[in-house]
Amino acid sequence: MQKFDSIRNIAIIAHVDHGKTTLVDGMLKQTHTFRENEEAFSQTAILDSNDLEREKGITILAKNTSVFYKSPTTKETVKINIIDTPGHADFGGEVERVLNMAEGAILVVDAAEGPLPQTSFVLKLALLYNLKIILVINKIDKKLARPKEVLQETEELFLRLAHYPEHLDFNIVYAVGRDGKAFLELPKNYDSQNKGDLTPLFEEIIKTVPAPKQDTNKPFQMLISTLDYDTYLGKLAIGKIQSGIVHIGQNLSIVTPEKTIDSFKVEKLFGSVGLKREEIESAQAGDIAAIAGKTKLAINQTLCDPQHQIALPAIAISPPTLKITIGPNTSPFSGREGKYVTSRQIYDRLLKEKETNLGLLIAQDENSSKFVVSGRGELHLAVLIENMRREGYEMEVSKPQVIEKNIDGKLHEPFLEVTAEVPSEFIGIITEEFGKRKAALIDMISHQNGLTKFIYRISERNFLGARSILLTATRGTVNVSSLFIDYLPVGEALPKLRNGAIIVYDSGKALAYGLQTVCERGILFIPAGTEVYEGMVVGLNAKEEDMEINVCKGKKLTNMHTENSDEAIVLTPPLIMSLEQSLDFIADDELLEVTPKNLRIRKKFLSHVDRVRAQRAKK
Ligand SMILES: Nc1nc2c(ncn2[C@@H]2O[C@H](COP(=O)(O)OP(=O)(O)OP(=O)(O)O)[C@@H](O)[C@H]2O)c(=O)[nH]1
Ligand SMILES: [Mg+2]
Repeated sequence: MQKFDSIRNIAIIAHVDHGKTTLVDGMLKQTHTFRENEEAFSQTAILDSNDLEREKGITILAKNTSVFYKSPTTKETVKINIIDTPGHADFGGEVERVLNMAEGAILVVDAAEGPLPQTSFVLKLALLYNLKIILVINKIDKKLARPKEVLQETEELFLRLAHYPEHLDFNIVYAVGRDGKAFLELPKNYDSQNKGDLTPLFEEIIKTVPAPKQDTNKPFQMLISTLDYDTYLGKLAIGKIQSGIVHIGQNLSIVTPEKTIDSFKVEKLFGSVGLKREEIESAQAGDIAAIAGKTKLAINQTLCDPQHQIALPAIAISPPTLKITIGPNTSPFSGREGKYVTSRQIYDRLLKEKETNLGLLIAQDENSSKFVVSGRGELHLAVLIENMRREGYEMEVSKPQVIEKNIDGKLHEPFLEVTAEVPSEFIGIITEEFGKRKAALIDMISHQNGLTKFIYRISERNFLGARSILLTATRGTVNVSSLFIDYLPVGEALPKLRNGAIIVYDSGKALAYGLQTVCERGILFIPAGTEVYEGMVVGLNAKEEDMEINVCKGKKLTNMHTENSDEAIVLTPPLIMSLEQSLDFIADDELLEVTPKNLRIRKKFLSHVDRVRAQRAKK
């Protein structure tokens, strides 16, 4: 590893999509962290390295990397440890998990969108940790950019959130992260030919963010903030070294505030550069390092000198607000498509997830072989389920439900502040949808760029499913985001918003002849030829009540030529729902069957008789 004169630890924080990971690309490229012939050099959002991150175009896990920056002014080489964080509210636990490693934060704000709910969530956290903040007004190249207005809005946010006068003392950099350029003064008319690079931002970092305290004489101490896995070495514990020095072969103890867990010998040590891990001999206070040597390692444990066993305080993570149950698949197709299907296998996988995904809670359901999994939001839970199905798990999942709390003898539920920004032609759609969902309007602001921003307070329960409806209704133009504000007394519930399901009555292969009826009565979910079972949901009824139909029957009279005549029928193309849409869709008496190959919506009770019985029992 390259030699360096000093260290800076900096987190990149923002609302979702404001350009954090792209800005890190620019920092990696300008410091020649990759050779020009390396694949990563030509990529974008280089740190978004796992499959789901690439597919969804968002960061899910916070990640560490580092660059070596040689300052033209001080001539020093500075190792800058960069912590990229996700901006989606559902992954807020990731931001909470890693901020303790930084002394400074780059708060990125989109020059068109301005500060949004997650901007205030992450800024609040950064100020709580007393991080030195650099404000980057990013994407000033956008047609709808309104940097001056956005700066003013962000200053107001700082005023609202600051605890000390020093919190208001932050410097401002304007940037086009995608072009790898930053400016101390707002360029008059930016175009991509403008000369520049990220030097102004790097200089701000080394000038304003304090170097970490380097108390190398004290005994070694490090809080584990991240766990990683290596095929040969097993678990790697990653964190910022609080004090002292660590080197290969050293003995360390694993402690928590309650007890000493174990001790072990450091087998290997790593620093991370770009996407790679580089072996190092030793690392010292202030730096971020990965330590290998033991399988019992877990986040929130302290690694320390065996002679000075003092645990560092654990990271505080906000509690989840949404829960689902996950259990083994009980449909007639159970075991056909998955590699891991038993309750035990699902439980083990969930426990493994919990090791790194701190925002999750896992509990065994007392009355069944299922598990209650609680998370920050629908996407947080959907990402876990999607990862599991890709690994070969088969399971069934219930409708997401908000987690209620009893406070002073009164039932409370989570409330959100939701921001929705739209072009003026869709204002009516926003007010109608939020009105229907019993939301309270807090503010409505029209911006210079023609967009209108609505801010509502709404219970999380009433907001479930609204996002995809709004996106469809505004032809994808709405920008919706939410922020958990507090638990408040349970509010007015919604009337049922969804119509009834169209349920299969027979089992076998669905034929176009039968599915025609589904198209006539509502919206079809499956193509002809799909294997179905009794109790499976294959469509949405246009009416409020559920409806059962036979879909496997061919036309009677031409029995001999059923297959051929069936092919001649042209059906309306089915609506194929994604995992998140399916979770939004299902009702209390339905389940989502998830396998590596298929998503099937089904009734909890598959047979007609059982459903009637369940209905009667409810009354
Ligand atoms: N016009 C413009 N677009 C940009 C700029 N920087 C990034 N983008 C685009 O903005 C989108 C989001 O960029 P990301 O870097 O993934 O944003 P992020 O903040 O890391 O997003 P999350 O990690 O999911 O919160 C991508 O489509 C980028 O190409 C910029 O300077 N100008
Ligand atoms: Mg990102």
